[in-house]
Parts: sequence; C-alpha cells; structure tokens
Amino acid sequence: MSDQNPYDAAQAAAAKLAELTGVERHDIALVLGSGWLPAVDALGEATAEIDTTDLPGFSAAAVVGHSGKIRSIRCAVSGGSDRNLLVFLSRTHFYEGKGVAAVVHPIRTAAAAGCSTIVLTNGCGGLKQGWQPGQPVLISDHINLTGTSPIVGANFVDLTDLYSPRLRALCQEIDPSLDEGVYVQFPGPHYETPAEVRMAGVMGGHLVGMSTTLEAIAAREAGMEILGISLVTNLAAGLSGEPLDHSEVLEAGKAAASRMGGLLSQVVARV
Ligand code: 8IG
Repeated sequence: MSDQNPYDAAQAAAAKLAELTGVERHDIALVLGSGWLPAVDALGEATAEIDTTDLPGFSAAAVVGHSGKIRSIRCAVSGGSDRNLLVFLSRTHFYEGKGVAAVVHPIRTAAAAGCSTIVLTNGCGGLKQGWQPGQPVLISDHINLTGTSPIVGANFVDLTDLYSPRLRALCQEIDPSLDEGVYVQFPGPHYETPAEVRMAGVMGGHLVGMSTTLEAIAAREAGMEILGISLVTNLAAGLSGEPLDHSEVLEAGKAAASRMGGLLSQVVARV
C-alpha cells in the first residue's frame, strides 16, 4: 500500500467502488473465506462484479479457491427496504506478508462505502468433540496469536462483545442447531502442530484458523457490527489421525454450500 494513511486509502477505494458498481452506498459487507465461495449465489444476482485490483490499495488473490472479485448484490427484503451487499470473494491473509494494513484494507473500504454491518466468514479447523467437517459455528470471541494489531497509535479500542451477541442470537433463531466457539488466529501459512492445537484448547479456543481476528478489530475500530461464522472444514491437526490437506477445505465447502447460502441469505435479510 502507498504511504497515504490507511483511512484515506479506504476512502479512495470506496469512491472508486461507487463509480465502478454504480452503487452509491453499500449496507452490509461479507467476506467469504475458504469453503464459502459456493454459497455466494444464494445471496442474489450481482448488480456488478469487479476485480479487487480495479480498486486502489488491493492486491491480487493468492489462494486456490479464492477469487479476487468483489460483487455488489441488491437484496430484496420483504416488508423493508432493499439492502446493498458488498461481497468480497477473497481476502488478503496475514501470511502473505503484505502487512496488516493490506489485510484490513477491504474492511476499511467497506466502512467507507457505508457498511454498518460486516459478516466475516472463514474455513478453519475444529477442536470441539462432536464437530464435523462441513459444520458452521458462530464465533463468540477470539484469541489473536498474530502478535500484532491493525491499529497504530494510542487508540485503545474496546473489544468486549466484539462478535455481536444480537447477530449471534439472530443466527440461532434462524438455525437453532448452530453452536458457538472461540476462534484462535495463528499466523500460518503452515497448519498447527498437534501440540499447538492442544495449546489452543487449553487457552480456551475451539476453532483454529489464519484470518478474521485482525479484520474484526479493524471493523470494530470503524464502528461496524460484526458477525463471525466459521465453517469447520477439517478437524484440527492431530484429532483425526489424518494429515491436513487444502483440497478437503474446498470439498467441505461444496458439500455445505446450500446450508451456508441459506444461512447467509436469511441473516442479511434480517440484520
Ligand atoms: I480451512 O486446521 C483451515 N484453515 N490454522 N488450521 C489453521 N487454519 C486452517 C485450518 C486449520 N483449516
């Protein structure tokens, strides 16, 4: 990213987004993580789709199964006014080494574009007994093991109730079988050792992944209401007896697509 301050950079990206999509303001942002791409069509027809690299400050997608696109979707709400969804079909991960400002630039762009709610999704490893690959879990809280923050300077942002209790309750109204868990972000890109997975469990974690926490912090700083949903795509390392493989992530996503799509579309209609 340039030497422009990150909030001005986000304003510039939001202005370009409005110009390219023809949508002046967006209401709800969604970031789709590993395994979530097959769910996107359930949200409705695209008003516009652009490449992330068409906007200032964004870089190309780096992971198979993530596409470097941003989709604007107009979502009809029965009995209410339509919502403009801003869907990021990929994210920049901390492990890409582009810096924390690059990781949270989409979040700040969404805030600058008008979004007051953000849905952060990811694919991750699950620790809790009984959880199965393909199962969605609401993020109740997080542990950030990246050792860093998207915020620079003496800005002491409160992270109590970071993951909105209101939005979690709404999800559980839609699907009472949804469980909750604490998400632990490791730096990656390697998966955990079995000993690190045990450590995450001792710390109070239930989900292990490589995204989301820095984005949630930036979203809170920007004043957005945050919903975090993990798709457990694999049992965390050492729990299944099998090695981890990125292809199982994509498989779990395909298998869970209609459940995830249904959940997301009901949530955005009721936020
Ligand atoms: I998908 O088991 C996915 N992403 N750290 N551990 C970590 N990240 C992940 C995992 C996992 N599965």
